[in-house]
Amino acid sequence: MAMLSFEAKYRVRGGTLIGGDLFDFWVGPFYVGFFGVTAIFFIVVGTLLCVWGAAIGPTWNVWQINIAPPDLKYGLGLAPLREGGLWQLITISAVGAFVSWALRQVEISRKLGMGLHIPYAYGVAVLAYVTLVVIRPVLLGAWGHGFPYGILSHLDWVSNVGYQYLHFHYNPLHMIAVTLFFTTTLALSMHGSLILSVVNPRKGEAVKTSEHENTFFRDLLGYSIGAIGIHRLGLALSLGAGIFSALCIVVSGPLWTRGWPEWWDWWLNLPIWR
Ligand code: UQ2
Repeated sequence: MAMLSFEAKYRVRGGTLIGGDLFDFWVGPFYVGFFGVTAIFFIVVGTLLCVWGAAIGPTWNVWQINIAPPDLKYGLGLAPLREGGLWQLITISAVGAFVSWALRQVEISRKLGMGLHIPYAYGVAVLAYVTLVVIRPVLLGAWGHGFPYGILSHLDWVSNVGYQYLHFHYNPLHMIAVTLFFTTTLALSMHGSLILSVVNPRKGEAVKTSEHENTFFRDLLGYSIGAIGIHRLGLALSLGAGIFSALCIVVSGPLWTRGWPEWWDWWLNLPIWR
């Protein structure tokens, strides 16, 4: 697959953000570029730091391995390696790798004369992670507010932080984020099933076209959003899910410190009830 005959046609020079022609080459199917080099560097360093963190920990059980952020007493300073310093270095490596990856996407998009939709979309996922381990901890004044790196430990963190605000599902931004996540799965299941249905006609019949796609949903709902429209909707819904997820957690603490159910007291306190 990697060496399809037409692929060479798209291996065009240029589009780099930094370094000119220096790293403008491919290794097998992979474009390298300056940010391919930095991505590999951060991925290798970050992974080795994770293995180191596991090695000095009490278990090799993959579910229980945990690399915790520093104690709150270290504030926004550097912590000793075994007391959260590893977590800090791993976080730097992760952000370095994610940003490198996004910029490599930008270089490839520019090279091909495409829009920057892919790096922007990926950037929203990175933003959600950065909100949890950088922006919110900085706003709260301690790296200890970041989440721990471990399969079960990060789940416990989510549960504990949720209960810290009594009942996180009363967070209005969380409500919007959840609604966008569910609507994303609805839109993708509608789109995926529609496409598979038109390319799988009865035996002996030709594959159906966009006329059938539009007609199905006009018959069913009185409306078809269109072939490009469904992709715009899908992108908007999923980016919205990521953005509102980041918003719902970044306001928890920096802006609202009490239980989220209490936030709704504004409704009971409206002057219209007096
Ligand atoms: C559509 C269309 C597609 C699609 C889908 C629809 C031909 C191939 C799934 C239908 C989508 C609609 C009506 C929007 C639904 C709205 C929400 C918020 C889920 O019309 O065009 O292209 O894949």
